[in-house]
Parts: sequence; C-alpha cells; structure tokens
Amino acid sequence: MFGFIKRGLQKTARILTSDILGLFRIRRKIDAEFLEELEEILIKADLGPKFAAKVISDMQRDYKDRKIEDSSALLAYLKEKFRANLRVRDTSLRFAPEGPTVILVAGVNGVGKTTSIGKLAWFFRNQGKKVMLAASDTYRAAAVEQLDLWSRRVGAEIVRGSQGGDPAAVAFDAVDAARARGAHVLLVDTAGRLHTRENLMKELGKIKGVISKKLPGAPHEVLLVLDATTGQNAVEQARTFKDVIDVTGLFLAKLDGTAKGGVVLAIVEQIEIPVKLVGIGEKQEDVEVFDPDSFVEGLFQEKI
Ligand SMILES: Nc1nc2c(ncn2[C@@H]2O[C@H](COP(=O)(O)OP(=O)(O)OP(=O)(O)O)[C@@H](O)[C@H]2O)c(=O)[nH]1
Ligand SMILES: [Mg+2]
Repeated sequence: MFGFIKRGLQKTARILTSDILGLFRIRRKIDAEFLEELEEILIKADLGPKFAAKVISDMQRDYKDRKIEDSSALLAYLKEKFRANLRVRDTSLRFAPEGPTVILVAGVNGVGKTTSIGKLAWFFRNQGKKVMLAASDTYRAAAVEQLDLWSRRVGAEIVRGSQGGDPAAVAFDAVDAARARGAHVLLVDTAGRLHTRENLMKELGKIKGVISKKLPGAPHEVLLVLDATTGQNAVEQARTFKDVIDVTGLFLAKLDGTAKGGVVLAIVEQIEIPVKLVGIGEKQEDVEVFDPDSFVEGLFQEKI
C-alpha cells in the first residue's frame, strides 16, 4: 500500500519532517522552548492536542535520560511513539466462526460509505468469497442504484427493499438471504446521517439490534467510515457513533489527495477504535488493509 499511502500523506509529512527538522536546525537543544514549538507542529499536523501532549511529556522524560541526542534520533523516536500508539489496538477484521460474516457500515453523509462497501465487496470477491450487499439506505432511490451498480460490477448479490421503507427490515431480510444462500460476507449499507441527529442515530441502533437478534454474534464488524480530509471533526463523529452502535473499526476513506493523515493518531488516542481499512481513491481496487508501520513511514517520508 505504500505507494498510494505515501501520496495521500504528503501534506502531513511535509509538516512533520520539514518543520521538525527545521526546528531542530534552529534549536539544537531539546529544552522547554523546543518542546513547546514541537507540540505546535504536532497539533498543526492534526495529531490532536491529547496525543501531542503525551508525546511531548514522554519526550521530556526520555531526553533527560539522554536517549535523544540528534535530529535523526529525534525522528526515530517520534516514529516509534506513533507506531506504538497505532499498534495498541487490533487492526484485523473479525470474521464469523461459521455462517455469514455481517459487516454494518455507517457514517455521516458523503464520507464514502457506499463506495467503501463496493471496494470491500471487490476485496472479498478477490479472495473467492461469496458476497452479498444489503441496501439499507432506503431514503434515496439513487442510493440503491449506486449500490446496485457496485453489486453488478464486483459480482455480488444485492438485497433491496422498497424506497422509503424500513432500513432495519432490509437488513433483516438480507441476513436471512445471506444464511439461506451461503454467503460468506454480508455488507450492510446505511444512509448517511449527521451524528448530532438523535432520531437518525436511534434508527441506526435499531438496524444493528435487528441484525444481532436475527443472527447472534452479528454484526461481526461495525465499521464507521470517516472522511480523512475532515480532521478533528472526525473525532467527534467517532465518539457519537461509538456510543450508539459500538463501532469496532474505522474505514478511513479519501486518504488520497489532501488528507489530514495525522488525524488517525488523534482518533486512535482519543476514541480507542482501531483503523482497519483505508480508502485511497474512487476505484474498486483503491482499498487497503491498514498497516501501522507503512502508515508511519508515510507520515515521515522525506524528499517530498
Ligand atoms: N478520492 C476518493 N474519493 C472517494 C473515496 N471514497 C469515496 N470517494 C468519493 O466520495 C464521494 C461520496 O461517496 P459515497 O460512497 O457515495 O459516500 P456515502 O457515504 O455513501 O454517501 P451518502 O450515502 O450520501 O451518505 C463519491 O464521489 C466517491 O467516489 C476515496 O477513498 N478517495
Ligand atoms: Mg451511500
């Protein structure tokens, strides 16, 4: 994934490497002023005030122990901090021990849910799995059509209800269909909703409840799709969705282009949800399993 991720993280990397190395050139000593300026750089890179403060206090302690003596040691130190932070949580996808694995996908409007489902469907089809899609976004006819297009493109069956119908009922029927037809993976698409809209969030809770009732242990993954370009607001979204549907993993879409990649660390630190997948474009193959090591390498790439 490194090539794609690298491009997506250039903006953050530019802040991290150039600014930090520049700072080190001016202030060779890691003193209070250096740390203050470094903290500003970390926040500017969207790492979040909490994670930035933690890095700074750790650094203060470790510098006293003479572990960081030059700029290359400084960068290596930061990389290790970032990696350690991302490795705390299990980033692998959970599958059902038997029967269909149900993956519920949610998020605010336009973050990339349906596209990410299309990519995941392609990803699992490539592994020889039988994939089904549930069109639980019943609000707009266009939403069902968009999912239908993906289903034909990647060779996955689709279960749809009537437009304006109950999205939980579609999920219910889809779980039934997935079991009856021996699907390996069922991906449930939901309508975009603002995390501040209580009634819509309740409806999402209901969709999840219906799935669990129909198939104990399901949904095996509850993926929250976040738009990587939104920065700190993503943290707020993650917090609310986690409260309502107990999100098990993040799908970080739009990490290509002008992404604020640093926000990944802020989210993992503040929300305690692992990033499991990343989206790096609009095509079916533009999906990658999240790998903390290559991600951190991308954040600190030089020669930009
Ligand atoms: N560059 C880029 N664009 C993406 C990515 N993922 C999705 N998009 C684009 O983002 C736009 C919205 O994607 P959708 O999948 O329709 O988003 P959604 O969350 O399902 O939207 P609603 O159902 O309306 O809430 C589309 O133009 C997608 O092509 C990505 O990883 N990179
Ligand atoms: Mg959609």
